[in-house]
Amino acid sequence: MRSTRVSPSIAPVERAYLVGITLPRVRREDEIENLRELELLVRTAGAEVVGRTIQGRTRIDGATFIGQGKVEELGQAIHDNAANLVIFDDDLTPAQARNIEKRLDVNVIDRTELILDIFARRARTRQARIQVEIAQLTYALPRLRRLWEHLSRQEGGIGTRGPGETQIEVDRRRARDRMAHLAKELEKIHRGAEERRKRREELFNVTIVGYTNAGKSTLLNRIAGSGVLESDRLFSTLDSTTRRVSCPGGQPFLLTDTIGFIRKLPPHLVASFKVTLLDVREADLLLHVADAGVLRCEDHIAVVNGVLEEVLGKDSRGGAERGAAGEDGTGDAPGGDAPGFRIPTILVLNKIDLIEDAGARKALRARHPGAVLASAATGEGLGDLLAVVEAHTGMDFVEAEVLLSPEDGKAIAAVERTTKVLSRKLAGDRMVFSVRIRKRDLAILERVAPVRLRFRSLA
Ligand SMILES: Nc1nc2c(ncn2[C@@H]2O[C@H](COP(=O)(O)OP(=O)(O)OP(=O)(O)O)[C@@H](O)[C@H]2O)c(=O)[nH]1
Ligand SMILES: [Mg+2]
Repeated sequence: MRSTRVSPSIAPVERAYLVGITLPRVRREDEIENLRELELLVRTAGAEVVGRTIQGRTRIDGATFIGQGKVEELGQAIHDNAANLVIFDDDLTPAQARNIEKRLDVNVIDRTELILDIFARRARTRQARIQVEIAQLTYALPRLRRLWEHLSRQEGGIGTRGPGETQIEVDRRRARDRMAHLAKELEKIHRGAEERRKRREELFNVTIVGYTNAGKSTLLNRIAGSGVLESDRLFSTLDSTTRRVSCPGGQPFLLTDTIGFIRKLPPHLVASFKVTLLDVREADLLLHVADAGVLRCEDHIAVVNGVLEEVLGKDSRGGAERGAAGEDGTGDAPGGDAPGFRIPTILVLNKIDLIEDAGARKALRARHPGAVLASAATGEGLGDLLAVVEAHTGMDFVEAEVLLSPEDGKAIAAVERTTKVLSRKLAGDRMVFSVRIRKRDLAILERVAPVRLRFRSLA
């Protein structure tokens, strides 16, 4: 029996030809940059790029994406460059990929497949492997017929005819069974993670997020002196690593490095990396690391913000810059932010060592007023960064008064569970609890009783 598992479609010797398209409102320079990124992805996957083309189109062709005539041209280019793989920067429908493949007789994949391939290669832990496989199967299900055609062609003889409908149905069922099994496995791992998480709850959790290759792992290594793999390839990190670190003032916190994001990150991947992305959802503070040295730094920041919104839910995140000290830092207005619904975020403009020009640095600062300019490589700016983190750890707790009925045992239990009770007194028929509570737990409390926040004493 053949396996329904999708094997990485790129072998090390593959010679890839890249295809991008520009629709009327897409700028050509943007697509050039997109193809440059695609090339990085291809190299990360171990293939060689032998040529590229950008097609200007007024609309997408339903059958072949780029249109019949362009497919013919592409055929010639593939022949001239001895390419054996065509990679589209945009996602193809299964039918489009099938049609183009039939014409060109080489393997045709799209950006999503490429990213899935890279993830499959990079996955080291059981959790990452399961997450990638679920994403691959989700992607493959509607394409099973196409994969079968691949297989039959590779094995020769049978031509391009797919297997009978029955076989595909059997395969679909097997793929679904496998997905259900993997989901259960993941659930088990998830429960283990839950345990670890409980243990971590005591400390302030800072999570590093950012575009792939921005320098997230380098930053963790630099701050925590750990040995997480840093490389100039994309998606070096698929699993989270957490280290305990101390602020200059001695306040300890946990620093977690996570998976990088990218433009058009396949939605199946975001969905299946939920467990890994828990580190993002449960952070007290996010460090959004961006590579200040790349041309499209702002675009990358926007992409990461978009993925964060997807992961956290809209309105859950403090603006990348609003969260930085100075603005958010001084405005610790009780009740102002709904805790638990947003995560303060500090934008870290990394690789600042690459920007020597004082004018360029000034412009960066002006564009991102709340950001910290830093270099994980040289250590520049990391003192400032830690000071900002320290200010946030201090703001993590608030004092509040909770009003309860003395008979409401459930609410009292919730107060005792989530807060440090400073005092209790009776006021009329109500109990007034003065408590110290982590901001993010306020929402839990608000669900059981009215909460009145107290300004912290300035004395
Ligand atoms: N010049 C310079 N290079 C840096 C700096 N920080 C990281 N790098 C380099 O950038 C590349 C990517 O660094 P990583 O730390 O692996 O990036 P990452 O964000 O963890 O990437 P993924 O895990 O792949 O998403 C490596 O070659 C680093 O040496 C910096 O401050 N300055
Ligand atoms: Mg990394």
